Amino acid sequence: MFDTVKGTASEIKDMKIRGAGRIARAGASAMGEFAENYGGGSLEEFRKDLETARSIMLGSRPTAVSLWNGVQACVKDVYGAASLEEAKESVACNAKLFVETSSKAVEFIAKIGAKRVRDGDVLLTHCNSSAALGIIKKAHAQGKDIKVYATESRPWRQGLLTVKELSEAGVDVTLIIDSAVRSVMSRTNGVFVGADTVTSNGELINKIGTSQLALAANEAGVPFNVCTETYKFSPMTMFGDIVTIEERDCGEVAEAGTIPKGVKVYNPVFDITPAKYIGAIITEQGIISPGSVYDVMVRQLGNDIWKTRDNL
Ligand code: RI2
Repeated sequence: MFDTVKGTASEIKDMKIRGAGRIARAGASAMGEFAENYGGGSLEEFRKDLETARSIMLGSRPTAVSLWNGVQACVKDVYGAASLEEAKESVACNAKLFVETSSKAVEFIAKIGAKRVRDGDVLLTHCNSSAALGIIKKAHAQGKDIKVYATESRPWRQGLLTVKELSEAGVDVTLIIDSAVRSVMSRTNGVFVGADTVTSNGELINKIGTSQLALAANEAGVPFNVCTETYKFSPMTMFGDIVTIEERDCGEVAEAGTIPKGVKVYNPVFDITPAKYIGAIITEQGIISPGSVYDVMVRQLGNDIWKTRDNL
C-alpha cells in the first residue's frame, strides 16, 4: 500500500530527487497517487493510512518546509470530507493543484527576477536552485549579455548540474570551488540563490555555504537576492519552532578509510543567513523584503493560523 510513498521518500532521502521545489512536487504527487490507488475500507482507515503515508514522506528531509507544505496542501481537506471517495478525491485534486501552482510560481519568479538583471551583469549563484536559474535563463533569453559564476557546492557538487543547465541554455558560466566565493565577489554585481526554508523573521535556510556568499556580498556591496516560492515560508517559525538543520552521513565528505581514526566529520546540509544580509526576496507574489515574510504568511494562511497558535 505504501510502496509509491516509500519509494519517493527514499529517492528524496538519497538525493536522487533534490531541490526544495522538486521534492515538494514529488512528495505531493506521491500522496496524490497513494489516494487515487487506495483500495481500503472506511474513511477512518483511509485517514489513518494517509497519516502514515504523510509521516513516511516528511521523514525523508527534515529541513525542507517545502515538502511539509506540499504534503499538507494535499491532505488539508481530508478531515472535512463526508465519504471515503470524497476524501480520496480531495487528496488527488489538491496534489495536482499543488504541482501546477508551484511550477507556475517558478515561471512568475523568473519573469519578475529577470527584470533585476541588467545587460552586462556578472552574477553569482550557489548550489542548484530552479528558482534562481529560472531568473538567470530568462534574463539570458531576453538578450541580456550576462556572465555567471557557479559554486561547486560540496559535498554533493550540485554546482555541476547548474553549469550544465546554464551552458545548455547558452549562458556564459564559470565553475568555481566554494572557497573562491570571496575572491570573485568584487567582479560580481548580483547574487541569486534559492531557498529551502524562510523563517517568519526573514532568515534564509539554504544549502551550506549560502551565508558565506551573503557575508562576502555584504562586504563588497553586492545585492544578495533570494529566489523562492512563498510555500517555502515556514509558518511554525512564527510560533517559536526552530528549523532543524539536516546533518548527513560523514561518508559524503570523506570516504571511509581516507581520514585518520578518531577524526570526526561534521556534515550540515544547510546554513542560516540572517535577514540583515538579504536585499530582496523574489517570490511569485512579487519582490518583498525579509521584514514582510510574516505578513505574507498571515495573509496566506488566514484565520486558520490562529487555531494553530491556540492549539499549541
Ligand atoms: P529550488 C536545494 O537543496 C538547494 O539548497 C537550493 O538552493 C534549494 O534546494 C532550492 O532549490 P537540496 O535539495 O527549489 O539540494 O529553487 O539539498 O530548485
